[in-house]
Amino acid sequence: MAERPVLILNGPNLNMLGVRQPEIYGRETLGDLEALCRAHGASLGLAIDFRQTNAEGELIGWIQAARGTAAALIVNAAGLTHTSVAVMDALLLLEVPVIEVHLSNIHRREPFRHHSYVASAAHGSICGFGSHGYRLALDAVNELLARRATA
Ligand code: CA2
Repeated sequence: MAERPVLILNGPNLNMLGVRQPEIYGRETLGDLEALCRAHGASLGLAIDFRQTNAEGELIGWIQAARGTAAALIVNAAGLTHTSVAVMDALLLLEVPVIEVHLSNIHRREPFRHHSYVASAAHGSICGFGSHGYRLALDAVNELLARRATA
């Protein structure tokens, strides 16, 4: 296992997964997503720190604290993706790999979801693959960390 965990942060309302709008977000709960990430992380030798918050300030605090404590960051900022310059500014302070993930394909949805502040601060973005997107994000982190180790 890597010494530092991969921090996986989830923003507002993602605690409601599996409760409403399954046609958009699927039937899995946030707990199911966490279990998927822990299982896939273990198969890659990555420790996982998985969190969700409904508060922008708390999300920013966690991003700031990732400096020097996390090996990489995977973030689904939910609605804050499309509104928060402050979340983007916090992400820009990080030196570790940052991967943006969304369950839905934000580019096939309402125009206001097409712009992501998070994308401008991320190494890459994954959207539209449901919970599998978190697995893909962990694969991307694994690849980026391996490249850094040999650079
Ligand atoms: O597709 C994603 O992962 C999103 O980040 C989800 C956000 C949305 O604002 C983004 O545009 C795309 C919404 C999260 C709210 O999740 C809910 C889940 C179940 C029921 C209601 C909301």
